[in-house]
Amino acid sequence: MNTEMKRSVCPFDCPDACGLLVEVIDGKAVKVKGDPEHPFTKGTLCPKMNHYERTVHSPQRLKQPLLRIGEKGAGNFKPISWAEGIQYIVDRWKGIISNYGAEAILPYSYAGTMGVVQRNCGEAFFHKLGASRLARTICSSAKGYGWSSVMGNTLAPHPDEVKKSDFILLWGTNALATNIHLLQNVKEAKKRGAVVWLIDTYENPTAQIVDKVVLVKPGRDGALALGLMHILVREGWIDLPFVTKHVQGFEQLQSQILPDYTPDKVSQITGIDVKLLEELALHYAKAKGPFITLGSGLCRYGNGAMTVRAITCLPALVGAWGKPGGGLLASISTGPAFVTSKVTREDFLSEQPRIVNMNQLGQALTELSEPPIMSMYVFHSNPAVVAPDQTKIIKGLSRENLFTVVHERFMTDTARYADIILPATSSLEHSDIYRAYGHYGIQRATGIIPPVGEAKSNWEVFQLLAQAMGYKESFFAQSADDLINQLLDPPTPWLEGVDFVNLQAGRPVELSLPQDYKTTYLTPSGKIEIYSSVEAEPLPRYFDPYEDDAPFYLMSAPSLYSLNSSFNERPDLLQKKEEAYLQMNPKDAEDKKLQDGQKVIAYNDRGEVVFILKLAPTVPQGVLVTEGLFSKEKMQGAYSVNALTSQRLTDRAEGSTLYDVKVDVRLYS
Ligand SMILES: Nc1nc2c(c(=O)[nH]1)N[C@H]1C(S)=C(S)[C@@H](COP(=O)(O)OP(=O)(O)OC[C@H]3O[C@@H](n4cnc5c(=O)[nH]c(N)nc54)[C@H](O)[C@@H]3O)O[C@H]1N2
Ligand SMILES: Nc1nc2c(c(=O)[nH]1)N[C@H]1C(S)=C(S)[C@@H](COP(=O)(O)OP(=O)(O)OC[C@H]3O[C@@H](n4cnc5c(=O)[nH]c(N)nc54)[C@H](O)[C@@H]3O)O[C@H]1N2
Ligand SMILES: [Mo]
Repeated sequence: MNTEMKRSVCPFDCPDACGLLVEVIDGKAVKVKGDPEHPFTKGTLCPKMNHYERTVHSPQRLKQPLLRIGEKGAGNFKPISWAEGIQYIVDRWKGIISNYGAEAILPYSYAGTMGVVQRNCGEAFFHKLGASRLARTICSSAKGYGWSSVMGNTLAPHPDEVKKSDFILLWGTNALATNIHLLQNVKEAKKRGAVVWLIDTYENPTAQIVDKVVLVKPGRDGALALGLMHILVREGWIDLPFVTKHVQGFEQLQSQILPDYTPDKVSQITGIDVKLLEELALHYAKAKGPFITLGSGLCRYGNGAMTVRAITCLPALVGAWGKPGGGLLASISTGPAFVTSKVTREDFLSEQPRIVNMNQLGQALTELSEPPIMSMYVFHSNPAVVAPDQTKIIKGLSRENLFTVVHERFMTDTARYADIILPATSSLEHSDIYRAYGHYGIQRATGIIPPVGEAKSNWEVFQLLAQAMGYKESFFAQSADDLINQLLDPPTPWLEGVDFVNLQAGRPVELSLPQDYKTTYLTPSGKIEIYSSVEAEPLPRYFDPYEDDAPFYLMSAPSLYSLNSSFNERPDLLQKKEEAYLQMNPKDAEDKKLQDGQKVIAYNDRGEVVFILKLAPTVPQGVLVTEGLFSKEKMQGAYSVNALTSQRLTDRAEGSTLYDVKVDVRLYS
């Protein structure tokens, strides 16, 4: 028996990007635990990654290329060889290109793996092919936009800053599920006496560890932020020296905007009691180092970018950036650390093919013309479950004349509709380099076990496709490790300070931050821009979200036991998720004459989804909550939650509006 302990990284779409230690016996991962040497994650893992080996060696792993033999979506396939599969794809694509042009082919990918190479390497191939491009904006593009419109490229605070804070505002985040190591820092601050509040649309599981919860009407946080700023001004709680030195546009905000957002009016918009508003403003203003951690839920509304913009102005008014423990963490962006274009190769584009928004896949597959989408290549994403307006997507995927290829680890709902399925490696089977959006660590990883079955990595498949297409660029002949080496050499300014010996040895290392980064504002004016001359609305204001005409808001929030639609392969985790519940306030249930445990249908103009009703006093009246994305197999009906969400986009940055949804509910009969 050959036992080894190897380092790796969690590849999933989560801010924490945990360091892993994997025990490998005879080429099999048998145990996965947290790497105690990781500067941020320090050896603890979430319930999903504890036992990652169960995912990696799951009996449900796809092990061979498959060709569809039955009806679309029926899930009947026969094994074929890789050579046959690749030839089949390339032959079909050549036919489509000569009849419709390459734009009739659409790549669809998102964040099954967050590694810089495996995540982005499809771009180079599809640029060379001339395929339609994909706007990858399903997650939080509106949040990024809102933050940047005020702060530009300013560096986000280091997550350890939280430990020094005395008042922490968890704003629209269920950190207990989605950012557990930040919560460690919050708990540490709490031990030292910090007060922690949560602002959310329901008492999410993180509510258990906070001092107070503020329940806000969905999509109204922009008004809340402006109302808080109104009180700060009224009470004279503004840090004027900071504002004078570092802020652009405070006077205009104060004179033109804030007078409109009186506590009474804001209370009406947000549903928050005036007394509670005043109390929140007092805590925020009087804190020595007020810290906001901003989740992404509130950006997934028609007004999402503006909401984030308004919230991002708050710390500037009280000078939080100048104080230890003060600041606002929306997301950590370490983009410039790696020159990603070395992997994505925009220079391979000979023209500028059209861009299809990933949130409007339903429309793209059923309505787009000139040319219509005739083929889709899906890799590390599961659009049949995760993308909005599922009914339309399924209609599109069912098209007999749509040639669909899915590169996957598991038989997902999307893979069921494929013509060809290609088996994908897990992160333990391929090389990559990782950064994080919740800390400043980076880490290189290599394959530590052989591929399971005939699985191949994203990059290996694009190499095969490029070869079969006859592409001669030497780029496609390189290995994933070659690509990683190019990302590291020559080092970007950010990488220059990094410990290369440890990085190359696969250990986690941190990018170092300049001393004064919290007061260095990388905006056009060099100041925090409350007033923005490039925005159509130069000052933040409140706009209503879209809102459907139906009685209940529907939150489809993350579950502790899955990650978007990933981990649905794990019986141990599915058991913990129990059922696709719809949580409803008991008073609403009484009005609707519905009872706990009943099968109910949530419905709107776009679709119908069957859930099990769960009465939950933690959910306010008028709001419904379902946690986790389930595969169709685990649902009581044909659809899952995204049959209810819409393809509408955010105010800026073309983001998803997954939470800007209303529904009604009736008993299933
Ligand atoms: N266990 C687990 N971890 C995950 C994920 C997962 O699915 N499961 N998903 C990963 C991904 S892809 C992402 S992007 C991150 C997301 O992580 P975060 O961006 O931190 O957000 P979430 O934790 O998803 O929590 C969203 C919260 O926003 C609340 N919310 C919704 N609408 C509003 C609103 O209008 N106002 C306010 N104040 N709150 C609102 C919801 O009720 C929910 O509690 O987490 C990642 N980590
Ligand atoms: N209603 C609702 N919908 C949501 C959300 C929500 O909160 N509510 N969250 C949204 C958010 S924030 C996001 S980011 C998106 C996420 O959307 P996706 O990025 O599509 O996320 P997953 O559901 O995790 O699907 C990833 C798939 O990639 C596969 N995979 C993993 N590693 C690899 C690999 O190396 N190669 C290949 N080829 N495949 C691999 C996995 O098996 C999995 O099936 O979903 C969004 N959808
Ligand atoms: Mo996301």
